[in-house]
Amino acid sequence: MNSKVESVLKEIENFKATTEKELEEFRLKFISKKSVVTELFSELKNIPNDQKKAFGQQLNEVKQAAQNKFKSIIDNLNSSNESGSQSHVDLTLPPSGGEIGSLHPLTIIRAQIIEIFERIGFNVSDGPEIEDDWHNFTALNFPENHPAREMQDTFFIERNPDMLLRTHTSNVQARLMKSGTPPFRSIMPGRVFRNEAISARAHCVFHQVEGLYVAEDVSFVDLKQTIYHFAKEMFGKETQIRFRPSYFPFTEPSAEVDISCQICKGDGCQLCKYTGWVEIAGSGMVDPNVLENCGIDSEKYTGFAFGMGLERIAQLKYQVNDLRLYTENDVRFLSQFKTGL
Ligand code: 2NL
Repeated sequence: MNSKVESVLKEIENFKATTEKELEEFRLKFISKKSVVTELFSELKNIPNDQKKAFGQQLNEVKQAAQNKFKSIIDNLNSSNESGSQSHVDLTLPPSGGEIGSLHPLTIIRAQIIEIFERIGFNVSDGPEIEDDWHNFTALNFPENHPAREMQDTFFIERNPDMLLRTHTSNVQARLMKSGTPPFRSIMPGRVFRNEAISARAHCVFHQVEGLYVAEDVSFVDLKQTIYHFAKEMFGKETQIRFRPSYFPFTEPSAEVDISCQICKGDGCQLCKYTGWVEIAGSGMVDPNVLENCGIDSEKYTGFAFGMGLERIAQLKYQVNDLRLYTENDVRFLSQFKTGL
């Protein structure tokens, strides 16, 4: 037998391949177009005519041997992967090359809001998402027949006594106030639920951050300055604010908070509907009834409260114009928020 052919045959026989990488090495060396076997075939033309037939047979042998070996390596690999016991994958090694994900935009916004308020002395409070009627409505001065208490607005879990999914995070304020004596200075981020059809502008699950400051001599001036500070920290130093009179059952007086439009800087655009202002929050002085309901002396203490939607703040910061994007888990949306905190 031709000595070159013989040595290639030996090499094939002795080749040890137990991993995918070695399999690929084998393929490149003995099977592919650039393999040593192909090289041998190209030598056929230099062989004298009377030896061509014998050499050709040897070449076919080598080719067959390479293919048989290749198949058997694959079979071995498959069976050891299946049985697992002979697997050459070391499951204790750390994963390699995984892509680092990103924080959800609402997580980023929530962390920023918490940071801004913590720096001016607010702490963070939490409470249950499944709540009784008293903490969600009655304590907060909602009259017996208020529309928010209707089935079509609130998700009830049980009736008489009523248990429901909280419609705002004010239930946490009620629990906080009941639990001790002022001063209270706290913000309440959390998930809230309303019985709404899902659309670009409404969702049945969304997020709020409410805030509460109850102490002696807290006035509307404190509310204004706190909100002003927040707006400038969140949206930039140039941001203007204005308060519009409004109504909430739990505050008196109440006001809606607008900031100067981020897009047109007040000149008028689609986002602000050509008013130059966009709404970011509701606010007001805590109604004395609410303080009394929660066991706080309304002659001695006053307070302000506010509430804002996280989705709304994120929309203004990131121009997210469809609420459904927040919950659809589309990586094309989520991967745009690589900002660190
Ligand atoms: C809005 C309006 C607001 C409050 C929430 C509050 C809570 C207690 C007492 C008084 Cl316990 N007030 N919360 C006050 C004013 C407005 O939210 O539009 N939120 C998205």
